[in-house]
Parts: sequence; C-alpha cells; structure tokens
Amino acid sequence: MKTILITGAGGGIGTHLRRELAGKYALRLSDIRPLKRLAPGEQFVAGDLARLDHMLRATKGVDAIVHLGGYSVEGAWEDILRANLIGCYNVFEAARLNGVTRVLFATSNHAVGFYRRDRMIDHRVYIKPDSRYGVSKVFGEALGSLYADKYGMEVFCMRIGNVNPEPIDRRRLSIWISPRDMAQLVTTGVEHPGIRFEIVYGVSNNRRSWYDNSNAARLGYRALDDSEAFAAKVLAKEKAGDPRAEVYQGGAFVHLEAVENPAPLARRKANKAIAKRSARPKRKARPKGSRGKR
Ligand code: 15L
Repeated sequence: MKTILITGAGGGIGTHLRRELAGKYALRLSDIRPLKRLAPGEQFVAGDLARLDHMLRATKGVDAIVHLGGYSVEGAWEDILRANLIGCYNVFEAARLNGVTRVLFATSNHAVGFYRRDRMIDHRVYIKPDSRYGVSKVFGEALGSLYADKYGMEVFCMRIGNVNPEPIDRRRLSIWISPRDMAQLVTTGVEHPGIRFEIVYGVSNNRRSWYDNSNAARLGYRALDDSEAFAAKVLAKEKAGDPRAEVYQGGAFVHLEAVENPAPLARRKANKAIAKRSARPKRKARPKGSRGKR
C-alpha cells in the first residue's frame, strides 16, 4: 500500500480526503495544529510549512505528497508569503531532497479568477489571479513546473473549485466538487503513470461549469457528481450580490480585501504611534531609587 502525505490535513479538504481515502492508502497527516483521534492507517506528523526541517521530516519515505496546507483565502501579505510561498517552496524542496517525485499541489480556481463567467477556459489559458491568494497559487504552479522540468519531479496541479458535500451558492454551482470526486481526482494524480507537469480543474461534472476539464479526463478522471441536482434549492436562497463579483469567475475574491493592504496599514499605525507619542505631555523624571514604588 502506498503512503501518502497530506499537508494541511486538519482543514476542510483534508478532512474529506481522510474519510474518502481511508483503506486505500496509508495516510501520513501533517498540520501545524495537532490532529486528535487518528483512524487506523493514519499517522500524524506535526509540521510548520515555513520550516524546512519540519517538511523534511514529514516527507521522508512517502510515495506521494498531496500539498493542501497553507493560507486558504485572501489575507494579509505576510501570512500568504509565509504559508503559501515559503511553505510551498519548502514542500517541493523537501520532496526533492528526500527523493519523493510525485507531488499533487492544491492550487485554486482563484489562479484564474479574473476570467469572466461568459468564458469557458481550459488548463492552457494564461493565468489571471484575482487576489494575493490567487497569486500565491500561481507561484505554486510555477514552482511545480520548475521542479518538474529541472529535477524530473511529477507534478499534478489541481485548480480546486469548492469542495463541499453540497454547493452553497450560484457561483459554487459552477465550481463545486463533491468529496468523492475530489478523492477520485487525487487518486488519478497519485496513480497515473508518467505524469510530468499537469494542470487540471478540481470540479465535479457540473452542467454549469466554466471549465473545459478535458485534461483531467485525458488522465482518467471521471467525475460522478453534477451540481445541477442542487441548483433549484441553491438558487431559491440566493440573494443579489455585489455586481462586480457576479461578472468574474472568482466571485468576491475579485474585490475582497479580507484585510486592508498591510503596507499602508503598517505605515498608518506607525504614524499614529509617533503622533500619540509627541502629543503626550513629558513626564517629570522620578528621583533615583523610586522606580516601581508608590
Ligand atoms: C479557494 O481556493 C479557497 O481555498 C476556499 O476557501 C474557497 O473560498 C474556494 O476557493 C472558492 O472559491 O469557493
């Protein structure tokens, strides 16, 4: 039985995959937070993605890596940089140093989120990230391409839509992937012989899809689910959203600032602190020896 390392195993996708892949692979689970209650066939290795030594320990001796870990939405640049750029680099580098050739990278629909919804796109379109988060996923794809070409690694990039037992809104009807389809896509990425560098979309067989996912089909992926079964229920609950978000595939990510751009924010904070300090009346110096006494 193959041993698969799942990074970020405590997250939503990891939790679905643990259940779906149980018994098929021996699962080594890594996360920054400890995972309690391991099932038979599971092993936990604590790992901070930003620490190469942790990633070296986590990747040692595995047959394939499913790299899910990182910052999973739009966020402050420092957080994205640490988890998604430094972290992703450490995973690929640790894999190379430990001789693990097969890496499945969880990239995202947000790597191409600035494509309009009236456009059908495939795996060959030029990147159009919709956020700092989307840019970090493009970075991971580029890194995968480098490690495939330069070091002969086998890299399978999954531009994942939204993994959920059911789609949750209009946009997700187009990008939804059921947990069992997600597991099938991962199995395709682990098992398909002779992969060098591939990009596929992590979506079910949705009638409302924006993706031509023929590359995944070419590699053997046969999605079983279609979001259309939930469409009436989802659309009945749908409220009108921000009109900009409705135009682009990335939805709210195209205009969302989960946090303010941290650079001007830090500058403003520093200026405020300086202003406060200079406005404060100067305290009289206490006589020597009186410090801390009342
Ligand atoms: C993603 O890439 C995120 O990781 C996830 O949290 C969802 O926001 C998803 O995209 C989505 O677009 O729904």
